[in-house]
Amino acid sequence: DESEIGTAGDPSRLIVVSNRLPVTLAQNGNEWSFKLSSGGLVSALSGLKREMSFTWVGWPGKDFGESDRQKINSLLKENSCGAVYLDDETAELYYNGFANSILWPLFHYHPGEMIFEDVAWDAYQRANQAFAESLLDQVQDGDLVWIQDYHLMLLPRMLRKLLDERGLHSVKIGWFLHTPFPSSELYRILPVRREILEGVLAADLLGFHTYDYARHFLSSCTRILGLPSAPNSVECEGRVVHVGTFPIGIDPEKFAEALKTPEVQGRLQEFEQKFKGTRVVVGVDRLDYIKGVPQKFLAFEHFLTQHPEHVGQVVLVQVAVPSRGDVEEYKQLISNVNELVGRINGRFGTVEYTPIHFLHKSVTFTELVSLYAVSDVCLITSTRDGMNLVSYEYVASQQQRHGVLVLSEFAGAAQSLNGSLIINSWNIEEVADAMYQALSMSAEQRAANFNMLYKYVTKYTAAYWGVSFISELKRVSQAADELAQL
Ligand code: GDG
Repeated sequence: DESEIGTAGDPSRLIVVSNRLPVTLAQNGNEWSFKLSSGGLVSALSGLKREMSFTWVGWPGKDFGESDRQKINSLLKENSCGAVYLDDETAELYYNGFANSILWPLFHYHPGEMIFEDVAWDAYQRANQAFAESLLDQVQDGDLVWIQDYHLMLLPRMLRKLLDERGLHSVKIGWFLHTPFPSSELYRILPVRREILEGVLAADLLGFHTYDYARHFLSSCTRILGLPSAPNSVECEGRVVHVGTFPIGIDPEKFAEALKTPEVQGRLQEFEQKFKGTRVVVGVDRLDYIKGVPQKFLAFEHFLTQHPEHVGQVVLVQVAVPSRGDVEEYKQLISNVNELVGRINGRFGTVEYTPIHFLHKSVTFTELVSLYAVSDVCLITSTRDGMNLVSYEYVASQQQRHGVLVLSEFAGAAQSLNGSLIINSWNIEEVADAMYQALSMSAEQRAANFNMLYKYVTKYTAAYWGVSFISELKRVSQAADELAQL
């Protein structure tokens, strides 16, 4: 029974490992307080928490001094978390230097933005090693360790080595990638392409959002390492490493519950009043070059040019959460986006009408849900995006209005979300046409699309994703154990 994992009936414990612990630690006087922070992975795993318990291990966000560590550790332990401490320089070089300046652009088809530096690569190795050593103190034989994302691609191998030295042979390791895995033709650019592949291949199960990402990974293993692969596995050093597709989802209940609260209802009414007689298109993105925010604004400009009858009648509300502002490419993106907003608002705006409401900040969850609910269209123009949870969240908030989802074919979500208008986000005219189509769609068609989307989003939830991955990890490991005993 899948729902039994991690419960009393099941002896195996689950340890989830991610770069960043999803917590904010604050100090008031002598006391430390603990707050869960938000983000894609947090949303996904909080859904999983409804199904199974686990310990979450990661970097707590800064290098707390020795004297505070003991207090922090026990506070974290009470909340089922464990910390991996990195010195500030290693953390910066590993996270911003390697993960976000090399792997992130490469995996999202932006090799031009990739700056390879040896110091960053050294830090990446040091940080992954620190994770492995810290996990060794926390892992028991028989545990399941589930490593998350591109920050920790060397960890499976480093951890396996330490576990083997200690004779802990029955720890099962899974790894999941939240971003796309690029075509092998692009991946092979990476100077340390072998080390990164060999790093993850020490896991028992590797998971990707879509079939295409898994296929690209397998071709990279074949072409770069010369390993034999099948559609769902690859052989490495005499072991079979399983490869699977596990599309992530959200916790739809969280949105349904929020929509019933007086706070959201109140805010929703205020928005309805404010936007009376105006149609609302919403966008919610971290301000990242993969999200295609400039393309979105250019398409909106084109839409207003082609359909002057909509000028004054349609607004685009764009929440752009500041992200990685200390990386150079992101600074350029901000100034590009600021210029576009200024130009378009200057061109189409009047004293009464501002076409683009641009919020370069994060908003509260109440505000976010109200904004989703009040909008007629949600516009997602990512140029590459592992999955894109905003598309799911919009659907989960649209039971009343049956708004239209316009979704880039370059987001993993486009593989699953039947009932959305799929667009090539690089084709400004096509995106503008889709906006027009979305705003003109009949209520019947919107309802039919919504029903399809809503069924999917409420069935394939974050909890479903987590439980499927962990069940598969157990299944492939048991099969391997049985084979080894023959
Ligand atoms: C990575 C992959 C993949 C955003 N603004 C606010 C806010 N958010 C929340 C959203 C959503 C999350 O952040 C963003 O998730 P996405 O999936 O859209 O994008 P990434 O952050 O790039 O996540 C992505 C994901 O990992 C999971 O595998 O889908 O492809 O890139 O939950 O609601 N939340 C609040 N205020 C905001 O202003 N409260």
